[in-house]
Amino acid sequence: MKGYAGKMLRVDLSNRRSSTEEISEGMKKDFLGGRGFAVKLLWDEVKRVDPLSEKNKIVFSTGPLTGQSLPSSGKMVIASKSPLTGGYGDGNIGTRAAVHLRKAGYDVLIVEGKSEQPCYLLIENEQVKVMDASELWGKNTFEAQDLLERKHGRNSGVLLIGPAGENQIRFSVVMSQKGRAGGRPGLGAVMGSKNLKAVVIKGTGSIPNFDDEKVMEFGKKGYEEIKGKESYDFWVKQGTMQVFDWCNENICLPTCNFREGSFEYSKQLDGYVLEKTKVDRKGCPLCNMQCGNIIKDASNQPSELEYENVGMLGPNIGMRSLPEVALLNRLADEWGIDTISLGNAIGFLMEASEKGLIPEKVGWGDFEKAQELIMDIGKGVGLGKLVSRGVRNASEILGNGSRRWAMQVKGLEISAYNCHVCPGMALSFGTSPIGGSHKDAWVIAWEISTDRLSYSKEKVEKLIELQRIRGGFFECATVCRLPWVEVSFGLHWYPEYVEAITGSRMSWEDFYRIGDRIYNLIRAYWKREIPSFGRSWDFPPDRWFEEPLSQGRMKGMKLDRQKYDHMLTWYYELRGWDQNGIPTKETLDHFGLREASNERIGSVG
Ligand code: PTT
Ligand code: SF4
Repeated sequence: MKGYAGKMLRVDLSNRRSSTEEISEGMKKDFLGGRGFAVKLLWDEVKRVDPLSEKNKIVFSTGPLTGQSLPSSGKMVIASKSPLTGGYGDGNIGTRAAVHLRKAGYDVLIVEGKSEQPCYLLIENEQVKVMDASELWGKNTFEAQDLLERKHGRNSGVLLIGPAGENQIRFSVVMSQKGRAGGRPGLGAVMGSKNLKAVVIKGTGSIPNFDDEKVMEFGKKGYEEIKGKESYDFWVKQGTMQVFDWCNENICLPTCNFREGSFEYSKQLDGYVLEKTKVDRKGCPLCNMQCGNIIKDASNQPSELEYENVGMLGPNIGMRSLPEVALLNRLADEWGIDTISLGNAIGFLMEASEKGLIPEKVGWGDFEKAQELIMDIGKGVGLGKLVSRGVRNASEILGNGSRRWAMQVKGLEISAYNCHVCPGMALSFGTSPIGGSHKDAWVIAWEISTDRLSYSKEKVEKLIELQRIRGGFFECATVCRLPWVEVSFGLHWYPEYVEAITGSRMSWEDFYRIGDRIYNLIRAYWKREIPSFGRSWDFPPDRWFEEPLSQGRMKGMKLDRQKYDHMLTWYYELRGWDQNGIPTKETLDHFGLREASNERIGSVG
């Protein structure tokens, strides 16, 4: 198949050797790219290892659409066995490094082993060097990005970690370009455990497509279509922050550790405040609807805001001022800490303090304390140490029923949607293949605009459809999904793009099948790595079932556990999984996952 560099670069940091391998036609056909390649590699090569040991591997993976002259294609999947959850973990980052990797002649970079000293990788086409990073170690991601750009050129692709990753904090992320972050389930810590501060990539080649003229023509038409969309202008003004007000109106804004769904001071934080105060806009390469909105934070430094950052570091911890939220966000970016888990961790500590479970005073909306906590988390000291392995772990240490309001699924903290009255979205969190993330199925908008209160089979079907498109196609292709999600860019374009690039005609049915294959392999991976894994892992936190909303127009409402359980049963049936949520042998065979089928570990009830 055309459209692939066709090669994977493997670097072993223990012996500083690199090698290349062909990516087989079967691999391309069955897994497409990005997440698909990553899952297959982790399944084959990372088996029952400690995620922070040198035996773990980290995969940087692109797809056939990555780096092409078509809408929002500067994306890359970063995947590994997660030190936060113990299962499969990945993230999707927009970065020049994605484009450079392909131009350097590789679809995938896999890094294994561990360097004795802090190092960084320099990849210039076929030249691969492990470089000394002693000068970079300890630097925040902004300083280190500047140093590396000064040394290797402003346009080089840089992926790097901050001090939190170096200190192996389990929700540290990989950063790029001072504002792009990826790998929520602790992939920064995986790099840190390998003494790998950064990866710098400079590629000068081109990607061999089936029909370059068509790619250019279709790409141009795609960019034009996006610009002409009715919602484009508003999107350009607010980006993902356009959802903030909507969440508050619909009682799903995370407030005080997901206790409530609306915030009294939301008007001080919303997209209109952002619109008025924004000083710049940036984003990922090859995108004409850039969504990184920058404002000056409380210390007059630039900070790039997305909805998740503001939701989690704003109402969820009781903050009332956007510049203050922006400062917390900037600190998280500098330290390389995931803002979603961070907002959960701080919210958890504030609630623990309120309930008298910790002696320290950590009040809701305490700006000074929140700054201190971020640094303590980045260093893994004091209260920061308590939450540095995530809120699930912290609740196990604290006890006293705190597991009920440790807002996570499978160990990954929940992103910024309160689900007291959103059963479909709760199921989306419950069944996300990496834990409490919205990325695979943002069913909430559809749910609220249709039959919000129902626990119907139709909702489960919709959820699976979204998982197939978002978690399957977009993660494997590998491009940004926001043109489709936010400005209704036509999905019909993607089979056209894939054909012009690869020469292979594939329908959405074919993409769904690839997505399903990947979902099954990820599920098998969780089961192989964590033998006790099963049905109980697919439930959101008890808070949403047991503690009703205490204010607002939906006061008194909460989720119904029995009905949720019923939806989960439908979900398993539709996916071909047994009642413990494990893919059956027939299902694994149906998708040609012979190794997983042979290894299949029985259900434990
Ligand atoms: C993503 C998660 C998100 S999802 C956000 S804001 W969002 C948070 N951003 C963080 C940040 O910033 N700094 C920080 N220190 N931590 C952060 N953690 C949070 O990480 C992101 C965009 C966004 S903005 C979204 S929804 C879409 N996600 C996509 C996806 O998952 N797949 C895909 N094919 N396309 C996507 N397009 C959009 O990309 P994770 P990015 Mg991200 C400052 O990585 O691990 O998936 O977590 O990559 O380049 O920053 O783009 O309202
Ligand atoms: Fe990146 Fe935003 Fe553009 Fe998507 S829409 S490619 S996240 S800048």
